[in-house]
Amino acid sequence: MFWQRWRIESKMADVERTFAIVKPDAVGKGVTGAILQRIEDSGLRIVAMKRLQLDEQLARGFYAVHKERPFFPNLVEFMTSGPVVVMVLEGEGAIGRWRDLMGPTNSTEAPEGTVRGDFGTDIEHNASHGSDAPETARVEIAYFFNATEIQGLTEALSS
Ligand code: RTP
Ligand code: MG
Repeated sequence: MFWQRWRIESKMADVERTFAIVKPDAVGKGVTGAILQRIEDSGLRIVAMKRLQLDEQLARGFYAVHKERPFFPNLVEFMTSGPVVVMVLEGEGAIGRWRDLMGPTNSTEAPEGTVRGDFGTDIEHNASHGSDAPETARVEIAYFFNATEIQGLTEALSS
C-alpha cells in the first residue's frame, strides 16, 4: 500500500541499528526481562534476539579489538561463564540511545537508573554490551545474525 510504504520509508531515513548483549552476570541474576523492558520502554525496537552460550573462540573473536589488553583473558572467561542474550536494536539514534541506557563501562561509576548501575558489579562484570559506532554495529550484528533472523523496518518494507 502506497501510504504504508511512504510512512515506513520516511521513518527509515534516521533509523539506526545497534548490537546488544545481556552479559552472563545479568542473565544469571535473572534480570534479562528487566533489561528488555527498559529497552522497549525507551522506544527502541528489538528486531532480532537469541539466547546462547559463547565458547572461547566466539568470545575471543567478538572482542578481538581488545586482544592485547591486560583484561582480555578475564573478559573471555567472563563472557563464556554462562549464557548470554544477543539482540539487534533498531530506532533513531539507536547506538547512542542504548549506550545511554547502559551507562558507563564501570558499574561502580554508572548512575542509578542505568543498566550497568543497577545490574552490574564492577568494570569487568557490567551486565551489558552495546556497539560503539555504525561500522562496529554492522560487524557485530553480522557476527551473530543471518539476514533472515532480523525483522525490522527494512524487512517490513520489502515484504
Ligand atoms: P562493551 O564493549 O562490552 O559494550 O563495553 P564498553 O564499550 O563500555 O567498554 P570496552 O572498553 O569496549 O571494554 C569491553 C569490555 O571489557 C571489560 N573491561 N574490563 N578490567 C578492565 O579494565 C576492563 N575494561 C573493560 C568490560 O566487560 C567491558 O564492557
Ligand atoms: Mg566496547
